[in-house]
Amino acid sequence: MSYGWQYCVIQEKGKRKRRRKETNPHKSNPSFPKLLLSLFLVLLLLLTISFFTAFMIFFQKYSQLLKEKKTIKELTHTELECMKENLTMEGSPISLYTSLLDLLLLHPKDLGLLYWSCCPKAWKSFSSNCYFISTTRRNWTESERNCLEMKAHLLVIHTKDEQDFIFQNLDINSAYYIGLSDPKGTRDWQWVDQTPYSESVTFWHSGEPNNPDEGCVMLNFRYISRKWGWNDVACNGRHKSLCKMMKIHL
Ligand SMILES: *[C@@H]1O[C@H](CO)[C@@H](O)[C@H](O)[C@H]1NC(C)=O
Ligand SMILES: *[C@@H]1O[C@H](CO)[C@@H](O)[C@H](O)[C@H]1NC(C)=O
Ligand SMILES: [Ca+2]
Repeated sequence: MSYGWQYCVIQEKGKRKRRRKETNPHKSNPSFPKLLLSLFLVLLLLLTISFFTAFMIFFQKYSQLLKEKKTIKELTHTELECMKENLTMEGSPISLYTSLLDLLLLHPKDLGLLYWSCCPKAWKSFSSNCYFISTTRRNWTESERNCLEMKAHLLVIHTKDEQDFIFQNLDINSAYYIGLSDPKGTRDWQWVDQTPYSESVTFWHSGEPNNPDEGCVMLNFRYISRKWGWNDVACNGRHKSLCKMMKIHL
């Protein structure tokens, strides 16, 4: 008798358990709303991707301008000399946005893409950069520090045209530090702004560089060759120097 009664109770418990097992997944897994949610998330993701792509294109075009606008706030240069310039846009490979880019390229004026390009007063303007001739004589480290204080670097030369422009503004009886040095003394030349050193864009005087103890580079004029050129010199010598910075865009 008692055996049969116990059996009934166990069956009842089992039923209850089974019922719970069946109802629980139904409550936490409403499959239709979940599908909707997934679709919504996929849509949201696609939208995010397209917005991101569009944003990236604009960001690439304007990041430089934004960066320069940021630096101007920190600048101590109070007087600027400016020129009106066109914002040049390079084509983007993303076809979706080419029509938008065409608009930007063909009608920049309509979109306000003319901008002012400026150099601080007393700086020289060439291409997209500004140049300052510092006539105070300092050693190389102090010369670079002086340029940094003006949000610039010692001169980094990228082309012969740039170098020729610089020479026109210098005094042939002076020497000027530039942003090239050999900090390890291993003839491993380094530009202060991390530009890779390229043998094809060097303007050493003949016979230079001539001494591993001379770790810094200056520009000077040699009467014998009647030419401006580079010479490696000891870094503690005090010379005039040349600073270079990107033009400021307004
Ligand atoms: C800007 O570029 C357009 C087309 O290239 C030209 O017509 C216009 O004169 C330029 N404006 C300035 C201020 O350089
Ligand atoms: C450069 O000059 C500064 C200040 O005159 C001095 O403290 C520093 O030691 C000098 N550095 C070199 C490498 O001569
Ligand atoms: Ca030398």
